[in-house]
Amino acid sequence: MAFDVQEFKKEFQKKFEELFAYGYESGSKTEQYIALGDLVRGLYSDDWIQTVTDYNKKKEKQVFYFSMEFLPGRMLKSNLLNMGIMDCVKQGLEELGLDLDEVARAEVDPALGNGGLGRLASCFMDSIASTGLAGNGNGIRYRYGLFKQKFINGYQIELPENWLRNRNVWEVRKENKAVIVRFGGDVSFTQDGDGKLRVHHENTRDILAVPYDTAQIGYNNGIINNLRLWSAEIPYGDEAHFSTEEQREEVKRITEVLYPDDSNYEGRLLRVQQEYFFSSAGVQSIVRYFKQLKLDWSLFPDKIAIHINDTHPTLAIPELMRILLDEEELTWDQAWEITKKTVSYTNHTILQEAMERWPETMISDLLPRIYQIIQEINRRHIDKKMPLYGEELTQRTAIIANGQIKMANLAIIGSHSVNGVAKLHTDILMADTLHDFYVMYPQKFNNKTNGITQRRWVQIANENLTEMLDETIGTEWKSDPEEIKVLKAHRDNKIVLDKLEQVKLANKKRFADYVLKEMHIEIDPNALFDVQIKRLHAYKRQLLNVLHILDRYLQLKDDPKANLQKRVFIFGAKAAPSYYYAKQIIKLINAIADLVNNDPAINDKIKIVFVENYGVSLAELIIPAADISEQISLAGKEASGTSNMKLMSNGAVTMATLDGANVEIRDNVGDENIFIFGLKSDEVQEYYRNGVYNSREIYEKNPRLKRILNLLIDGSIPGVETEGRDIFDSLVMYNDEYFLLKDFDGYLQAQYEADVAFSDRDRWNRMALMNIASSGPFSSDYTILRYADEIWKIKPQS
Ligand code: 26M
Repeated sequence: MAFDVQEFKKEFQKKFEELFAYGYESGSKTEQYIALGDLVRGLYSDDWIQTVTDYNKKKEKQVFYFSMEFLPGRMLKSNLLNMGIMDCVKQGLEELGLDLDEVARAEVDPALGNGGLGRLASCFMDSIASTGLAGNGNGIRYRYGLFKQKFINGYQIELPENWLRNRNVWEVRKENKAVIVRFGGDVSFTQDGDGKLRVHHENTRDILAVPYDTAQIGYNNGIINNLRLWSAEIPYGDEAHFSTEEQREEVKRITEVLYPDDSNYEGRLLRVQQEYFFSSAGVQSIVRYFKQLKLDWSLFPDKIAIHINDTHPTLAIPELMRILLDEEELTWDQAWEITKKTVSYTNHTILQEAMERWPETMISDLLPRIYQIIQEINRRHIDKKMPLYGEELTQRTAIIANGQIKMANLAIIGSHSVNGVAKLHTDILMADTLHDFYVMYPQKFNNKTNGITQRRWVQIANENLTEMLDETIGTEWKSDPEEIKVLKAHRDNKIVLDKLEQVKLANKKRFADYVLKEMHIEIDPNALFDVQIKRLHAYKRQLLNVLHILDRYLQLKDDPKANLQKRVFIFGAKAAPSYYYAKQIIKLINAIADLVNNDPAINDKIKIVFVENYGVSLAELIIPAADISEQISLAGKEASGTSNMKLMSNGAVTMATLDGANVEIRDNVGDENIFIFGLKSDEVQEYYRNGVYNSREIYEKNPRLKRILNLLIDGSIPGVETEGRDIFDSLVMYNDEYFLLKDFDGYLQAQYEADVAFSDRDRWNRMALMNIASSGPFSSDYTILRYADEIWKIKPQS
C-alpha cells in the first residue's frame, strides 16, 4: 500500500483531532487506538468495496463459514501487517512520541469463542483472505464474550466480559441488510388453484437480525473478505408486539452472551435459539445474494458453499430446505439435491457428552416448520436406507430417536462432506464414532488436519524470531510458510543456534516482566519454561502435569541440593463455570503454586505461574517464551489441538502423547526432536473394551506415585481439603478414567530426558530450530487450500 511516514503522521493527527477535538498528545491510549483504528479502516475501505464488487461481477463461487464462535484476537496489528503498513505506522507513531505496542494494547480482545474451535475459525478467516479465496464468516455478535476469569483465594470466579465497552472501530453496522428470523407460530397447508400445496406459517414471534460486518484482510494481496456477525433486535415498527420490558428483554437475550462450555452439551432453549438465529439469518442473506445473480436454482451449489463448524449451525440445513420449498417453491428432490451439494460439515470432537441432541418437543414448539422438515428428512432417510442396510444399522443413523434430535446425524445426512481435524481423529470417526455413517457414505468422509496462521502466531507474536528468520533465511517463509524448511540447513550452525537462544531468552524476559508486574512472582528467564495452555478438562490432563510437579517437589524436599533442572511451570486455562471437577483442579494448581513458590527449601528450582484470564492476547505473550509444549491428553481424546502447532512454530519442544495432530507433528519433526510417551489410542480403546484397568493397583504398587498422591489427602497442601480428597478419589477410588496413573511413569521418564536435553544448550537449540523449521506444513493457508480444492470447489483469485 502506497503510504509514507510523513503522510501517515499528518493523517493520524487530523483523524485524532476530528474525533476528539484536541491534540493526540493529551489523549488516552484508548483514544489514540481508536483514532488509529479509524484511520486504518478508512485506508482499506476502497479495497473492501472493490473485493465485494469483483466477486459479484465475476459471479465467483463463495464459501460461507458458519461458526458459533470466532476468536480473532486484537485486530490492529494483524490488519497493519496484512495491509503491509506495519513498519510505516510504527515509525510514524514513534516520531509522534507514541509506541505502537502500547497503543495496540488498548484494543479490547474480542473473546467471542471458547477455545480451539473459535480460534480455528479466525485462523481460517485470515487464511481464506490471504490465499485469495472468496469467503465469508457468519456468526453471532455476542454482547458479552467469554467470561473474564479471576482467581479469588485460588478459586475461579467468572465476571462478565463487556468487550464493547469502548467503540469497536472495525465493525460496520448494516441496517439495510437486516433480515427477520421467525420463531414459534402455527403451520398450516392449503391446496391452491394451481394444485400446489402452500405452507402458511403464522403468528410467529419475529426477531430482527442486524448484521455487523468486519473486514478480513488478505496478506499483501488487496483482497478483503467479510466476517458478518448478527445481533438480535426488535423489528422496526413492530414495537406493539414487544410492549413489555420482559418481551424486549427476551429479544436482547438471544445474542447477549456466549455459552462458556466447550465440551458439555446441555439442552438449553436459549442455546438453540442462538443456533437458529444466526443460521437462519446467514442462509437468508445468502439466498438474497444468489437471487440477485438471476441464475437457475440448480446452479446454487456452483455459486455457494456453506461450511458448518461443528454441529452448532446444523439448522442451516433445514432452513435452506425451508426457503427453497416454502418460499421459492422448489420440489423436495430439487431442494434436497441443492442443500446436500451446498453444505459441508466439520466434526471437532468424539466426546459423547459434547454431542448436541435437542429434545424433540423443544424444536417442535420453537421451530414448528423446521421440525416438520427434519421429520421429513429423517423419514426419507430411513425409507431409503432400510432396504440397503437393514433395520439395526439404519435406525442407529436416525436423526430422531428417543424423543431427541441428533444434530450430528442431521449434519452428516444433509451434507456432502464430513471431515475430522487430524488424521487420527478422522480415523477414529470412520472406524468408531461415526462408523455406521462411514458404511453408508464412505465418499463423504475426509480428513483436514488443522492449521494456524504464522502471521499472527509468529510475525506478530514473535517479532524477535521473525527478525532472526529474515536475517538467516530471507523473507520467503512469510508468503510461503513451507519455505521455512530451509532453516534446517542451519541446524549445526553455532551462530544461528546461539541467536535462536538469544531470541528465546528475550521473549522469556518479556514474559517474566509481565509475571512480576501482574502477579508479583519472580521467575528466572534462564529456567526451563514448561507451558500448558488450553481449556481445563479432565481429558487434557493438566493433572498429570501436576503429578510431575509434585514429584520434583518431593525430590527437593528430600534433598534441597538435588540436581534438578530449574523449571517454571506455566498454566493458562479457563474451566466451564459448571464443570466442578475442572474448577477443583484450578484450585489445586493455585494451592500448589502458593506452597511451592513460597517454600525457601525449594530454592526457586520450581516456580508455578497460573495466569489469570488466558486468551488470545496472553497466548501471544506466553507462546514465544515457551521451551516445552505440554500436549498430554489421553490418546484418542483430543481431536487435533492447535496450541501444539503455535508452540512448535515458536521453537518449543513438544512433550506429547500420540493424540490429535501430535502424530503429524512427530512425523514432521522426527522422533529426536519431540518427547513422546504414554498409551496409544488403540491401547486405550482396548482397555475401555476389556475393562481390566485397575488404577488402585498401580497406586498400591508404585511407591513414588503413592507418595505423590498421598500429598493430596494428608494435609501437605494447605487449602485443598475437599479438592484434594475428590481428586485423589477420582484417580484411586474411581479408576482414573483418563489413565493418568498408567501414563505417569512414561511421562516422568520423558520429562527427565527433557531435563538432560535442555542442559545441553546446543542440542536443545537444535531441537528448537528443527521444530521451527518443520512447522511450515501446519500453516492454515495449506489447510484452507485443501478445503477449497477438495470440499468447497473454489479457486484462489489470481
Ligand atoms: C456446545 C453446546 C453448548 C455450548 C457449547 C458447545 C460447544 C462449544 C464449543 C462445544 C464444543 C466447542 O468447541 C469444541 C472445541 O473447541 N473443540 C476443539 O476444536 C479444535 C479445533 O478443531 C481442536 O483442535 C481441539 O482438539 C478440539 O477439542
